Amino acid sequence: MKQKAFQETASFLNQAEEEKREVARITSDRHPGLSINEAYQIQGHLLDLKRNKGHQIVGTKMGLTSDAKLKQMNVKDPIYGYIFDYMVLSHGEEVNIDELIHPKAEPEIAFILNRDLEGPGVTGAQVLEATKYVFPAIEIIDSRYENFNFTLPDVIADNTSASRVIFGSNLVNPIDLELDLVGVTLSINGRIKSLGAGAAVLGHPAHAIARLANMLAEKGEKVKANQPILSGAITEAIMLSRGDYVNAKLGGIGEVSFFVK
Ligand code: OOG
Ligand code: MG
Repeated sequence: MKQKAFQETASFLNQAEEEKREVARITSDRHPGLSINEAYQIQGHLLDLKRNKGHQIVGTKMGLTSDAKLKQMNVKDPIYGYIFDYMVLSHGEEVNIDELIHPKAEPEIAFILNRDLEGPGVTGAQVLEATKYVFPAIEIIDSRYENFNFTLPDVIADNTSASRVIFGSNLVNPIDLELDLVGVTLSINGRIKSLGAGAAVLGHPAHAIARLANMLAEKGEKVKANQPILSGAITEAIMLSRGDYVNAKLGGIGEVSFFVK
């Protein structure tokens, strides 16, 4: 019974994404009292639906790992979601705003691991030891909910607002860096809109990947090797408009940009 309703909700959210329109929060009418666990079940149905349409998961993402984001979105805990093939763009590409609802951009440090990590009990030190590369990323989040207004179960069910991600091409071995001390700026049309440092993400971005491994362990999954993993936005997210040129610089890692058309 419940799973049937959850499937319908997943389809409702996917349709909102496909039709590029905002919808009411699912906890305000469909599922008041939805638990975090149940929200991940809806997310699971959403992933199945996308896979059935021929899309493939190419990576994972942590979200709400910095105080800047927790405050901006008025929620309390980190969450995770999945990156699909159709979401990924490269440095310098154009993002078509007509494909999106009310997109925002946020700068992130992306990881690639050289081996799978299985929780519980994974530590930041183990993540660093297993990290092949880090590289610059800008995530475009596009909540399917009206005015980007949601509770934790809402945003989890909505695959954590995942929409697009632009990856930079510099692959850097983190041995040469202190990721907590990496300075980060996000500029639009040459003006800095937000800034921060790696330490904004749970004290060190590797902690976000460890947290992901430990959260995934609860459903018997691992963090996979050789797939991009987003550690979560370092600063608050900035609203995008047509014509914007968006650039993120990450000290010692590199930069990544895209255009909004
Ligand atoms: C939820 C997704 C948050 C991040 O990096 O913090 C996220 C949202 O803010 O809409 O991806
Ligand atoms: Mg993000």
